[in-house]
Amino acid sequence: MNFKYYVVLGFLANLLTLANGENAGKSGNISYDNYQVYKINIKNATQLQFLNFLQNQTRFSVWKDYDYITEDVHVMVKPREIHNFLRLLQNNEIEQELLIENVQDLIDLEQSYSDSSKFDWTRYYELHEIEQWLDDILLTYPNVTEGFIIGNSYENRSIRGIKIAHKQDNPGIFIESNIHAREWITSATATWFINALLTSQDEEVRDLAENYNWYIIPVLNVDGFVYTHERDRLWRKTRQPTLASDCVGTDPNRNFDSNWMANGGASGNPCEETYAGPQPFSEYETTALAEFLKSIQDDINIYLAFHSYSQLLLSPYGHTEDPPENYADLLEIGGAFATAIESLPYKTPYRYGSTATTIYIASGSSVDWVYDNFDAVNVAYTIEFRDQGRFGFVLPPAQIIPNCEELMAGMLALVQKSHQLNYI
Ligand code: 0X9
Ligand code: ZN
Repeated sequence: MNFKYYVVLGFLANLLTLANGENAGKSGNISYDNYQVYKINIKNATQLQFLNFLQNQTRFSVWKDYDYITEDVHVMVKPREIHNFLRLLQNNEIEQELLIENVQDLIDLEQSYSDSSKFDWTRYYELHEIEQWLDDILLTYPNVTEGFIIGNSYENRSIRGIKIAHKQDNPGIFIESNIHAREWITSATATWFINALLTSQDEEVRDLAENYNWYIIPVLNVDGFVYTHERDRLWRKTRQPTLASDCVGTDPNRNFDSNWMANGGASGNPCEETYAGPQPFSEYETTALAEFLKSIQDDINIYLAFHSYSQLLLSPYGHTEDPPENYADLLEIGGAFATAIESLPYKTPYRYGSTATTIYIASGSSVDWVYDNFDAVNVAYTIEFRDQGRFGFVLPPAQIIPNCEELMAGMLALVQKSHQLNYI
């Protein structure tokens, strides 16, 4: 790579600063007015090097990272840098497609709901509303539900969950949701799923509810989630300040003590979205989750982490392309999950495979930590919900219920196949 090329890139990339917080809207929220999201296609090694260069700048907001299969990256660009961004792409012969013309328009649309106090999955709810709903559920179904608190967040909020158990000795399934703050569809889906387990009359769903014990944490990253509602819709990390940097927060899904910081699957830079933290389990939220999981480890057999977006079911491992021990089974279960979802009228495609071979190297994730540390858990996946980038993290409320229906179809197949293969 020639030196001049880097200098030019450096200069242009400097023009692309994406310092959040400089333009707060009327409600005190950061405005993303005229911010655009582009899909760029990375075809060769030179373009990949260019991409690495851009990512190291921490001036872009990468919504979806490069993966070997689609070779696409989704990048959010602030208005005054769009021109330079496009020129930069042109100079590097990188193809692009505009995915989102104005991010703020989508955020406004997402917030424009008629004020109904009913919790009915027609909109996204704030943390206090979700907790109120959870309290109502616990009061309504006292015989089969139990609330639990795994610990407190950095800002001292309780991190709450619900256990649904009809029989003492059922196999256990654990769902962790909204570890990434901006992935709102995850907690919307987790609450819908809790409701379905308790209220559905469908025979298959009753079977799922009554023959398995469920532990579900709808919002794990509570501080980040509140921050996405009050200040920055696109916040991902925790809210604990970092030492030696003004940048706040750690990526909790890079903070688990499982090949922490290995193989370039996380960042050591506190200003990046995948900052792994100063050491494993530096975050209140990850420590709380790990300690709670240790206390119930013999009771859980399947572990699922809800994320968005991209429509994927990802098994271990994230830190290496080497397959996990039971990879053939994990692929078979993944196939059942994807087929079930694609068979619905929405025909939404899902891909499946190991994290490292399907998307990118990601080390220190909760799923890998659970899979490696608990003998009873041999089925563990990250689920990346809708969509594929048309709306990205700002998935319109009208898509909440379709996404939930897909999750239920996938979940039924996943549990059934895991049962057939003797995991539960
Ligand atoms: O990068 C992540 O943490 C997840 N994708 S997201 O866009 N929601 O941030 C993928 C996590 C993959 N899981 C494992 N590393 N096992
Ligand atoms: Zn995520």
